[in-house]
Amino acid sequence: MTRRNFLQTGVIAAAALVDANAFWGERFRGFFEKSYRDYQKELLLYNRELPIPALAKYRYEEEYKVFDMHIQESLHPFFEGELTRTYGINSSYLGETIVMKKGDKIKINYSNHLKEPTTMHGHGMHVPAKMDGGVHQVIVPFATWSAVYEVKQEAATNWYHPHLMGETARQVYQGLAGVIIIEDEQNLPKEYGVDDIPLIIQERRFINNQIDYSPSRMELMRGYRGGEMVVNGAIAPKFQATTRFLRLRLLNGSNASIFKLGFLNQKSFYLIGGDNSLLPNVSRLSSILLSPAERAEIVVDLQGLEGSSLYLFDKLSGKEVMKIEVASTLKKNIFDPNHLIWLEEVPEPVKRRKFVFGMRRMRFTINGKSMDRNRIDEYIKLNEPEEWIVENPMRMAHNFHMHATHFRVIERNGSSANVRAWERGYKDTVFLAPGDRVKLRVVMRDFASATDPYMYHCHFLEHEDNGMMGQFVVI
Ligand SMILES: [Cu+2]
Repeated sequence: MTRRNFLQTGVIAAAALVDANAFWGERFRGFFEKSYRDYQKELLLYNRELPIPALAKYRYEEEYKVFDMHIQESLHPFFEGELTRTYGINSSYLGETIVMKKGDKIKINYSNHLKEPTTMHGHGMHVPAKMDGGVHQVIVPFATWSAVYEVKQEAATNWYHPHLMGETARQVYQGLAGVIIIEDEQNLPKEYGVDDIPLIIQERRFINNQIDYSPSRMELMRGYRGGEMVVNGAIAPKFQATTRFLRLRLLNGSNASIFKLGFLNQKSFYLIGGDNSLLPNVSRLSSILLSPAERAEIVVDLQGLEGSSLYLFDKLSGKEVMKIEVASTLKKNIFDPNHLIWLEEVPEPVKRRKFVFGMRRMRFTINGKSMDRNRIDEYIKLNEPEEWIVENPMRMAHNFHMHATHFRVIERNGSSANVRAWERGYKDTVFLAPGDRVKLRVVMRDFASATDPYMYHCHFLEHEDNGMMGQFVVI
């Protein structure tokens, strides 16, 4: 049996496990998990250490921290003894982690060593439109584009990825994405790679050990999903936990996959952060739903699990994501869940806007229009609080992502009680299941330009590439 067949059978076994659990209930859970574990041994999974993206080096030019990021073609070892053609940023797949903190002055030089144009967008970054890396800041081959800004936002886990009109999905799928950490000053685990770990979780399809991005017409509509679960560029890796508290920065880096992440034994964890900020109230959860581009920061308390293993899995597909091997003795580290952040008051809106998803002549639309880079769809006044209603009347899931700043989710389907725990901080991407309607509050701050637009769009990348995007300027 090939490894691929093993994996597919594994998926079926995992699906059976989930069904069986639902049917037999808690009493038999242990039994099914044990037999599944034995099965996993056969699959030879978890024989690879979790890759931790290296921290991007910087130097100072006057008061600016300068990062040099090379966007390049590469070869990456997804499979033992095989090399896969990929794209990466200072890396063979994905990118190095860029760390900054509030008040820093930053210059990121993105140089394009690909044979095609690209862009590099700071997702979640509150920066001037010219520094956004959206569809207008194209980097042609052999050129360098610099994002220069001061960090004027709270601690968060953001990321960077291409945003080239019509090509974003393929370029991200090939490996272009990396994490941006805006550091916090709270009593939280923060030793990068030891107790503070970014997890870029992606589904990737392979044919003959090569990345297979070949969406059919139907898949362009639905979004390109399926294949192996890849974490930081490794299929089913394992991580050796050595501290009592483990902070995981979860990023759904997939093109169109929705994940409901949790641990196989229903172990609960502390939710400490959403997309754009830590959360004012820490909650205990056993699963979390992340659509493409959404982030969540969690802390897992490993006390009592010394010498055993935890399995992170996606409860929607039944597929396992990674294994955490807990050391037999754990080092003490700090986790204080109280008062992580005070969020800004949500001001009363003085203007309302509505964004409705749709489809027209086989292209996706927002408010009946497909993306036109020469058209400004919305003009928004600086410092004027607004209420945005986003509606998904379609029979497929989408999400809504806004550049420039964060928003707050006020209501989901008519009630604030439906706003999920991980949606209660500053956010930039919000999930909309078929029929969903969300109410957001947003204020544009700091940066205005009548000529340089920001984007809003669905972050299912095939939808974005196929028109589900619009532009606004802040005036
Ligand atoms: Cu969509």
